[in-house]
Formats: sequence, C-alpha cells, structure tokens
Amino acid sequence: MAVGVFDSGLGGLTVLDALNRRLPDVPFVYYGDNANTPYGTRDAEDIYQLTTKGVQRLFDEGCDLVILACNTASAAALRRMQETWIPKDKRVLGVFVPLIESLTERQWGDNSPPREVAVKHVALFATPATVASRAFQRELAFRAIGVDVEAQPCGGVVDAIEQGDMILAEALVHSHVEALHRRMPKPEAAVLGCTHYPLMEDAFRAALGPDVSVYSQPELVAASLDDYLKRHPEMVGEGRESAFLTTGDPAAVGRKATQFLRRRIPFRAA
Ligand code: DGN
Repeated sequence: MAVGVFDSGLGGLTVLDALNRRLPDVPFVYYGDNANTPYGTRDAEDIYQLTTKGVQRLFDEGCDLVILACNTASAAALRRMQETWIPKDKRVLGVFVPLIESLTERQWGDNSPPREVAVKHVALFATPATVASRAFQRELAFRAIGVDVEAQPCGGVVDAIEQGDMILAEALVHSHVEALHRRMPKPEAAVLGCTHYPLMEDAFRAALGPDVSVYSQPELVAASLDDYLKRHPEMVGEGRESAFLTTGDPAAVGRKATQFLRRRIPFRAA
C-alpha cells in the first residue's frame, strides 16, 4: 500500500523529494493535476471539486492515506473534505498543521502549558487563493495560538517558476517581500506557504534578511508524516513501486518535471 501525494501540478514534487529522503522505504503515488493547474487563482468550490476528484483517484489506486502537498488545496478544500467527504477508513492530511506544530513547538515546548510566545509577528507568503481562504489564521486561532499573521499574496511567482524564468521569479519575490514589509516591517518568522517556494528559498532569505526564521514546508511535512506513520503503521505497506500520475500530457509533464527537479520522472496518465 502506497501513500498518495496530491498536488495541483508539479510543485508537490518538492514535498515528494523530502518525503523520499526521510522515508526511503515508503512507496508513494503522486497525482499532479497538471491539466487544471494553477489552483492559486481559482475559487474555493472549483478547488474543492478538483481536489476531491484527484484524491478519489488516489484512493482507487489503493492509497489509504493521502497528503495534500498543495497549500491552495489544503487551504480551500481540506476542512470541508474532512467534515463531509472522506470515508472512515481513509485519511487525508494537509500541509498547514506540520507548519503550525513547528511554530508552536518553538513557542510552547513539548507538552508544556502555553507561555510567552517567542514568535509574535509571522509573515505568510502564499498564492492569492491560500491567502484569501485565511486557513492558516483559522488553524492558528483554532489552537488558540496568539500570533500576528500578515499574509502576502505572491501573484506570478508560480507561473514564473513553471516557465523556468527564475530571474522573473526572483524579482517577484523581492517585490512581494517589499510589499509585506510596508505592512509588517519586522516579521520574526516567515512561512513559505506554497509548494513552489522552496525553490526560491534563497531569494526569500535574501529579501527578508538574516534575522527572520524561514519555515519551508517539505522537511516539516516529511518529519510529520514520519511521526504519523510510526503511530499508524497500518496506513502503509511495502511491495509496490512509487508511481506518478498526471491529468496532463505525461510526456510533456515528465519533461517539465525533469527540468524542475533535475531527475527523470516517469509520469503516466491519471
Ligand atoms: N501547489 C500550489 C500551492 O502549494 O499553493 C501552487 C501551485 C498552484 O496551483 N497555484
């Protein structure tokens, strides 16, 4: 039995890479909805419909546990899916909770009661749909974590990365960080809340300066899944190869994925 990894396109491969490094014996089935990418400018209903369709495909592929690597899908669809749609014997996990756990760990320590928070001003960089959903703030409020979040929609960055135009992507990162600084001049921590942004982590760090802790998702998600699988070993089994599904043209997506991650990835039609 493999673990499913859902993404709106190619960006989730940054998460898959970290999962492979941390859990080399776990087989994964990746589903990239390349035919419908990007999700970042779609409305919530649309994102919900596309996400449930992809996750159902991963269930049909035999995955009992699916990770939504896509922040936009986690933000706009996960809570509704958990409340109304996911069958009892399946699990779908998103990417915000591992981030929030790592923020709170720094603030609260293990099992200790809430105390003075170390990080009070957090900058969130994400797609326009993730920012509009306010899901990150909602999850923080749900856990009664009192931090001040300033969210910056980073229009254009995903498209520039997908087109391989890293010079444009870097310029956009700098202008989005400048825009954030006008509203929050001194964030203590920055959350890179989009699958593609780990590829621009150096640009974010350069624009933010050395005093800001940058939280990048792939390693946090991998550590969190490792922990989850130790507690739920029944959710995964050995004996199958990892696989890569796409709703787009497998040959074209495979070529792009190779540029993106600098290794060959054999996609087949979803
Ligand atoms: N995968 C999306 C995310 O993490 O928000 C980015 C790509 C997109 O669909 N806009």
